[in-house]
Amino acid sequence: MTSESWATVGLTMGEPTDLDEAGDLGDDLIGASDQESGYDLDQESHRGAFGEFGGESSGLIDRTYRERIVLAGVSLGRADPEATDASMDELARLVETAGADPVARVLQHRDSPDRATYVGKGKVMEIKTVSEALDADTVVFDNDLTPAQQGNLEEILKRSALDRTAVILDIFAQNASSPEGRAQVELAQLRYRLPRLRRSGRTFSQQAGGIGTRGPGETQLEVDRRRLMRRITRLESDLRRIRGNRSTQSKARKRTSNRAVAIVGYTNAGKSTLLNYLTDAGVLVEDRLFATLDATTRRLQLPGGEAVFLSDTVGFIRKLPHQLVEAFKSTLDVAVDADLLVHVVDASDPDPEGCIAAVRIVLDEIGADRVPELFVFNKADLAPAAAARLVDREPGSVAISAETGEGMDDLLAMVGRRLRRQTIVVRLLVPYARGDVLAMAHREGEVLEVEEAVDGWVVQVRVDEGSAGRLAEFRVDEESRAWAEADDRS
Ligand SMILES: Nc1nc2c(ncn2[C@@H]2O[C@H](COP(=O)(O)OP(=O)(O)OP(=O)(O)O)[C@@H](O)[C@H]2O)c(=O)[nH]1
Ligand SMILES: [Mg+2]
Repeated sequence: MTSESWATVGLTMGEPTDLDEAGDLGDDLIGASDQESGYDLDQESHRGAFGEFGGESSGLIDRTYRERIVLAGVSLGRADPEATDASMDELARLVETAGADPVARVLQHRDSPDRATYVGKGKVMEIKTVSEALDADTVVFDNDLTPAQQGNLEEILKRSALDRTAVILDIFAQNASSPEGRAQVELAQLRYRLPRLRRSGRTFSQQAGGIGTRGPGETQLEVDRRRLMRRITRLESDLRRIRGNRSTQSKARKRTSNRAVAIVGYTNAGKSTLLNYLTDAGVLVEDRLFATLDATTRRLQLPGGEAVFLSDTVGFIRKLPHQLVEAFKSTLDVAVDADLLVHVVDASDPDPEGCIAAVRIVLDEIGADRVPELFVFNKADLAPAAAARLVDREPGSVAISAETGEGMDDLLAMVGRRLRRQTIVVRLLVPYARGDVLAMAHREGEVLEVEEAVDGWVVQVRVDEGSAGRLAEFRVDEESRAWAEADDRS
């Protein structure tokens, strides 16, 4: 494999990287094309976030019509009403992305959630009246519902009650295209469903189609649960196999000694547009949430001449379901393993700081919080003033437009500088008696080359400044000689 061809680390099962196809997969949900992909997924696979599970039918999400959705939100305690509004706007966007139409919003302020129904009883009745008047199919809550709350709400509302997590899972299911992506999303869906199985089988749940469709019935409960568990085990083992392949590839990358840069950020910030601009990666770009679910990697030549590997990653969002973060942990390893994160922020967003905070929460959760971060304020063509303000506030950041190319030279120069500041390649002459020094080079740095010379090993190693200092007495590279000469003269 050439260094370029191992791109798209999400696709490791011998499939060609066909990212353009991802856009046509609106109805092609989990498990739908297991056969074509050559990926051995269990035939029991059910599909879609809210489709039937465990039944004999394929359980496709019915998108033959657009469901009508009532949105329900609660601002808790002293929550900022503006933040609640922004969250509801985003929920509306999520519902549209999932393929349904928001038709009304009901809001409530409460000190704490009602244990049984999340919103208060009076509010539930109001939601019911609104839903009936507008002939809504489903009510979507902006906050996470417990399985019990969800069940109680459906009982009263006589229609499906979903939460934000379920909608996000549904969008992920629609957008997943690689075998790994599909398996990860399905796993997340099953883990979401397992505790909710108990609630299936009420009369209204038999209504056909739509993102609110429920399971096939109480009598099926035990069968369903067993199938679900079996499927989870199966998916976990499939994923382990896929990941085994990938770790071989990642070792191959490490041998090339190129440094890794991961593009991270809020969904729709312009991460894929940036990767495409810089590398002609041809990744799908859409004005749609969660267009990208797989990590795509391309080689990029920096102006200084060095090459780096640049990866696009899945976008984050406020209240990103824990199941998804958990399921996508391995895809997100590109961020954890990176030498530098390019954190893309949409400067035209009404609340860029909120987006940054949401991204930080996920980075923390996956353990990428210790990777150095370079802020990039994108869409400067749309919001030049906001971008300038953000750059002022965040030293060492840069404003760009991934659409027009503005600011790209600065960005590349900054990436190069940041990477160089972190590490240098030094050349050592280590006497054969000093195996401990050779071991230290291996431990603290990335050994690129070892040659045996007359008076010892000649070692090329990439280290940070601290290690370079500790190895100083063995250094024989140009730079160290220049320093030594300068020292002698002084
Ligand atoms: N005006 C303008 N639009 C941009 C810019 N960068 C990206 N976009 C648009 O923003 C939308 C989202 O871009 P993507 O590159 O798909 O964003 P992403 O961060 O990869 O999003 P997800 O993969 O969905 O998380 C698309 O409609 C892009 O055309 C920019 O600099 N200026
Ligand atoms: Mg993308």
